[in-house]
Amino acid sequence: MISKKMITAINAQINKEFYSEYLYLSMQAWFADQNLEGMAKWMDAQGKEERLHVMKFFNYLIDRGAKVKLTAIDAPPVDFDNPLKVFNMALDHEKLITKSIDELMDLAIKDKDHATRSFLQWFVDEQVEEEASMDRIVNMLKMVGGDGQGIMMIDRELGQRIFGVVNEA
Ligand code: OFO
Repeated sequence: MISKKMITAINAQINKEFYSEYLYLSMQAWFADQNLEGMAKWMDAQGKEERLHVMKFFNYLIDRGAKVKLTAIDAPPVDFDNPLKVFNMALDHEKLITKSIDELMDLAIKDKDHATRSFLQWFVDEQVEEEASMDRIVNMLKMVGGDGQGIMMIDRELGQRIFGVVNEA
C-alpha cells in the first residue's frame, strides 16, 4: 500500500523533474545563442532524459492507482555567464535531485513500501551517473579555462552525445 505522504512526495518529484527539463532547455537555448552547438545538443539530450524521468514517476503513480497532480513549474534562469558556470549550475542541480531521491527512498524504507523502494533504486543508480557526467564536463572546462580552442574541442566532443545512449559524457 502506497502512503498518502509518498504520493504527495512523488508528485513533488514530478515537478522537480519537469523543472530539470526546463532548466536544461534554457541552458540549451543559451548555448545555441552562443553558437556552441555541441553543448546545446548535449543539453537537448539531457532535457529529453529528464522527461523520461518525469514519465517514470508519472506512470508509477498510475500503476499504483494513485492520483497524478501536476503543478506549476518555476521559470529557470535565462542568462548564463560562461560554459563552466552553466555546467557547475547543472551539477549543483543534480546534487539537489540526488538529495530529493534519497529522501524519497528514506520515506519508502520508513513506510516499509517495498515496491516503491524497488522502483526508486533505478533513480538512486541513475543519479550516480548524472552527477559523474556533469562532474566530468566541469573538470574538462576547468582544465581549459577560458581558452577558446579548448572550449571548441569540448563543444565538439559533447556534440557526439546521442539521446538514449547511456554512459556518454
Ligand atoms: Fe537529472 O536526473 Fe532527473 O532530475
